[in-house]
Amino acid sequence: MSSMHSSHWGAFRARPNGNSLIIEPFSGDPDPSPLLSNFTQVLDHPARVTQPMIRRGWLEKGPGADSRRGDDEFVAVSWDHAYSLIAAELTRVKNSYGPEGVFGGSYGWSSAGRFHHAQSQVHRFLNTTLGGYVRSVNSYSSGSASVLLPHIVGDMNEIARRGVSWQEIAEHSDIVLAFGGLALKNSQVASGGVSEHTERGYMQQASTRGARFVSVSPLKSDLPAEAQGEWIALNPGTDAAFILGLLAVLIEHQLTDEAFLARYCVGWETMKAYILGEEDGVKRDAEWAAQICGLSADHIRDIARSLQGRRVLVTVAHALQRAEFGEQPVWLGLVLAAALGQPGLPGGGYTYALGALGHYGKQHNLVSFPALPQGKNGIDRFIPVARIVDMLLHPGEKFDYNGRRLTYPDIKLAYWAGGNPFHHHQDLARLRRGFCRLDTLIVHEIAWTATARHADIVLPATMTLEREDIGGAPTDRHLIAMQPVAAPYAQAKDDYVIFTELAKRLGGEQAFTEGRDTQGWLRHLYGQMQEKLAAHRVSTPDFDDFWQQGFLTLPQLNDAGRMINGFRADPDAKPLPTASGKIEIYSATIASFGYESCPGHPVWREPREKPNAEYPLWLIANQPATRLHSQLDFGAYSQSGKQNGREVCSLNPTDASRRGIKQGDVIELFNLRGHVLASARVTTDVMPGVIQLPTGAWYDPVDVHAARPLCRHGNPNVLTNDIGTSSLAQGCTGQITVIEVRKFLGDAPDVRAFLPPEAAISKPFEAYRHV
Ligand SMILES: Nc1nc2c(c(=O)[nH]1)N[C@H]1C(S)=C(S)[C@@H](COP(=O)(O)OP(=O)(O)OC[C@H]3O[C@@H](n4cnc5c(=O)[nH]c(N)nc54)[C@H](O)[C@@H]3O)O[C@H]1N2
Ligand SMILES: Nc1nc2c(c(=O)[nH]1)N[C@H]1C(S)=C(S)[C@@H](COP(=O)(O)OP(=O)(O)OC[C@H]3O[C@@H](n4cnc5c(=O)[nH]c(N)nc54)[C@H](O)[C@@H]3O)O[C@H]1N2
Ligand SMILES: [Mo]
Repeated sequence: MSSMHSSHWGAFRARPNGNSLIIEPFSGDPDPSPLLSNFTQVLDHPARVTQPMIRRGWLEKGPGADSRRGDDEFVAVSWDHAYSLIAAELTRVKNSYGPEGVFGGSYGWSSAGRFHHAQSQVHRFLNTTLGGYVRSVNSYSSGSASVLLPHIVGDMNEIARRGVSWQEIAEHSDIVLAFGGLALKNSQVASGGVSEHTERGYMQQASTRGARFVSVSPLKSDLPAEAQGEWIALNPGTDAAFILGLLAVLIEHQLTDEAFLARYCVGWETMKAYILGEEDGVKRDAEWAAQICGLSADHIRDIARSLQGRRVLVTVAHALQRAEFGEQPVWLGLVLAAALGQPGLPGGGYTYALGALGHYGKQHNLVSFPALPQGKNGIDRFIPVARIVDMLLHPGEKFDYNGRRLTYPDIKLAYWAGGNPFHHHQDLARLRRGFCRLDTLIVHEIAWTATARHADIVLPATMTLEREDIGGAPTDRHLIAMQPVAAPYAQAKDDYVIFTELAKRLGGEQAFTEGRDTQGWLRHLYGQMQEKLAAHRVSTPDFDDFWQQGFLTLPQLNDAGRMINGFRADPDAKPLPTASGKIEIYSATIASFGYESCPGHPVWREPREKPNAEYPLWLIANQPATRLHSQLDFGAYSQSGKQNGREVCSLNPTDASRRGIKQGDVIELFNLRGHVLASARVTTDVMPGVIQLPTGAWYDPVDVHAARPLCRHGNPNVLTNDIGTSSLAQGCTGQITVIEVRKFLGDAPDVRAFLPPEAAISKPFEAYRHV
């Protein structure tokens, strides 16, 4: 018997085969993701957490700052013992500091099921039992774009999900100018699941029709073969200068659509003055741009001229804004599309992060599946998500954010479920210093990630395959019944069950559960969706039929509701949801904040860190092709991408030979923040001066206490810089950083990332699993 199930990278059927699983992709998926094979051998992997564990130092000394975090023994305890310790600690912190002492942001992707979405579970738990928590806003994905875009054109998600669609591109676009490319490795993923992978097909269709895909990126692999496109290799972090150069050429040759700019935009004259050097005496022309971005001035001119008179779509990947001053290329991409007069034309204009996720450029469902209600947070204190370590190290300090001056709260306890800060955050040695200042860190995990290893209390969570749930996304027409594939591993429990038990001890059980168990919630949420559909006169099978069938096909909206392309075709031209109702090339609101790092119109700003004599290479730390973030890094597909267990890092033959590095060598990437070992792949797919190491290899330091730690496994966040994008958005800047690399001489230490901590090995337990 096989079970229907879903993941962020696709729907599938699974059935047991001895100790492993046989995974068959959902029959309706035209291009299933290879990431599915990460599920085959993970259920009883030694990296799984088997039972509740308490860090010895915390157990013996009680809550408090402790530099032994990440380097201490764990003591196995019973569930009852763990529950009572946590309930007592939450009560202590609440009574002494209130919800302001608890950080419950719990950023992370967790699994695709909408009910067991761990982050929603934590939030609901903290709201209903403690009265709230300090939260985080925005994401590591689009930290800067999601703050900038509402000022200049509209909501980030609306632009990405309801902007120009893939179907329009296949039918109408002449040129798709993709900053950061359109890598299929990325669009195989979408939160809540993606049952049909269609990007490859659409790109093929468009290019067969004659559309030209142009990928501006340091990596050739950011555009799939199907797009039959061109690769423009640009120095990382210099897209803003490149676009200013393109605009200068358009201005010089009078190729700008002045009528469009006058009617639908504000601020073009100010922008022009900046480009022409009237603002500060610096002329930003093709020659100027060429020196910064590494292309010739003639090449820039040719590219600019080739755009005029064509149906051009400009898209800017999330990656570009995950860097210091990351707001600027996002803004300038929009200005370029506007200067060409393209927004609002079918298959033309501007869209954000097309292809970065499987949600983007897709059709929307008529109604969406309801989320687990999170309850009311009684306090209003937050940080931009990537400022967590600034918060932990500098309580009481003030910081800028989107026109406000805020203060970092003094956090005593952090609660994490469904995320991996030692995957997602930058400068991991600094992150560790931040976590060491807490009184208590509680983590629910399926496996011994570095985050779990740094916790005081680790609770074993079931993984998605071990429980029932419903998978769905607003842009996926299939709602998936996620049927359990295996029984919970060892003593693992669902996050929901854990929180229910804790709520009982804190006197909030009824508020947390509303009297429902998991089945009760699934039926309740499904019923709510049925009601929403019934209001549109759409009838749906009852829950049991849906469950047996395994999936449900939902009605979708047509293109009429799409954002941006409506605003020009519609004679009543609905103004955009910006302050002026127009595209804001100049934003009076942003100008009024007075930020040097993000003024009223887009600019080129030199980043503080750029290649220099000591650290001459740009490191690209992008999304991994073989897994989602750090999830199931011990899975078969992720492991198949490694070399002798180490992550593979790509560099150009010029940079390799200069350092005597050969294919397959163990190399050491380093900078001021630390050292990382990886296995070298020498390839012309990476431009000279650039080295690429994907994110997601589990942090595996030789010595956690080192000021500049050495990771044996290949986690690039040892090296990345922990600063905000600008005073406007304070987004994550982990995508690019500067480093040097050398051949690692001597015996390279073995990777230990997937071995459980000592105590967990030394204390045998009755592992049980019924498949
Ligand atoms: N340098 C650099 N850093 C980056 C990026 C980059 O480009 N460069 N990208 C950033 C981006 S865009 C993102 S979104 C973040 C992603 O960062 P995260 O979302 O934190 O990464 P994941 O690996 O998905 O973490 C999910 C964790 O939840 C656990 N988990 C899975 N299911 C369950 C469950 O049911 N219950 C519980 N309790 N746990 C579960 C998994 O084992 C895993 O450890 O990383 C960011 N970090
Ligand atoms: N397989 C897989 N897919 C994923 C994810 C995953 O973990 N695994 N994560 C998902 C998530 S949460 C998100 S938010 C998205 C992220 O979407 P993105 O952030 O867009 O994805 P990345 O792969 O980090 O970056 C895309 C490409 O941008 C290029 N790039 C980097 N810096 C620059 C630059 O300065 N200029 C230019 N022109 N190009 C640059 C890099 O070559 C990189 O390959 O991906 C999603 N898709
Ligand atoms: Mo993301």
